[in-house]
Amino acid sequence: MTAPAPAAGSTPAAAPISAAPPTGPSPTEVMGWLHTARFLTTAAQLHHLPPIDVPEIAFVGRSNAGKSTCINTLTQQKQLAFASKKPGRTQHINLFALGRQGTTDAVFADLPGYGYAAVARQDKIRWQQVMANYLVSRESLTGIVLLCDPRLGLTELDEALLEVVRPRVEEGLKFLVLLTKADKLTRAEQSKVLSITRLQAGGGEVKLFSALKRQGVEDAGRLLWDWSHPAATPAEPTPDPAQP
Ligand SMILES: Nc1nc2c(ncn2[C@@H]2O[C@H](COP(=O)(O)OP(=O)(O)OP(=O)(O)O)[C@@H](O)[C@H]2O)c(=O)[nH]1
Ligand SMILES: [Mg+2]
Repeated sequence: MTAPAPAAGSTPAAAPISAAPPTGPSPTEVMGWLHTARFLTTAAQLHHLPPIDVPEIAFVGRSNAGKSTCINTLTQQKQLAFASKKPGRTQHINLFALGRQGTTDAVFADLPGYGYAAVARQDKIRWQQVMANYLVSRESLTGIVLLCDPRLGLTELDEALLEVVRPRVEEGLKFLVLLTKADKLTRAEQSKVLSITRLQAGGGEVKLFSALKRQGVEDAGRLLWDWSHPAATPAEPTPDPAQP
């Protein structure tokens, strides 16, 4: 239904309710909130992780995809998470707490990457089990950011992870595929890989990100803020059942 146009010369009609300006924090407030991140704890085993009663968001993906760098970029801290040129750097689940003035309203989890060839087979299998258990059973897990180097695209291991989390995603677990290192691609390549990955991710959310060029930082940060503060996020307008 379209609103009637105001008569010529009259004062413009009030904006229809559906066009209300978005509420929530400004980009500066979102970035300020991300900057509150601090190290909470580290664990090699799932049962060593403390129970968390706020939304937990996990950063997962192949080794070297840029998970730790992404956390450092979002939180505007150089060395919060340990990033390195050498794949396989993150070997524990590292938790970071976020929230203003001594409060914690969300936790980010930096997970070790998978798919690093030089890791012994036994260790790979052990880690795949820890990760699958984490993704399936971690109660506080509210959202997953799957980081992917767009030059590789979603690999078999990423697809396997998508399969593991599918039941939880169907129950409302939030999911974002972040195509990292976007600075390595031309504009045309970026839009091509974005469409392909959107198809592969079955319509799930996919965004481009570059730590180097700071591309997509505010956009991803806003989404993580929304996931962490569902009560403060305006709900999607529910369709009017009376309308066809
Ligand atoms: N050009 C470019 N390089 C990046 C970007 N993000 C990460 N890198 C580089 O990619 C390499 C791996 O980054 P990490 O953040 O350590 O990757 P990770 O996914 O945490 O790796 P693991 O801990 O081994 O699983 C480093 O050399 C980073 O500098 C980016 O946006 N652009
Ligand atoms: Mg890492």
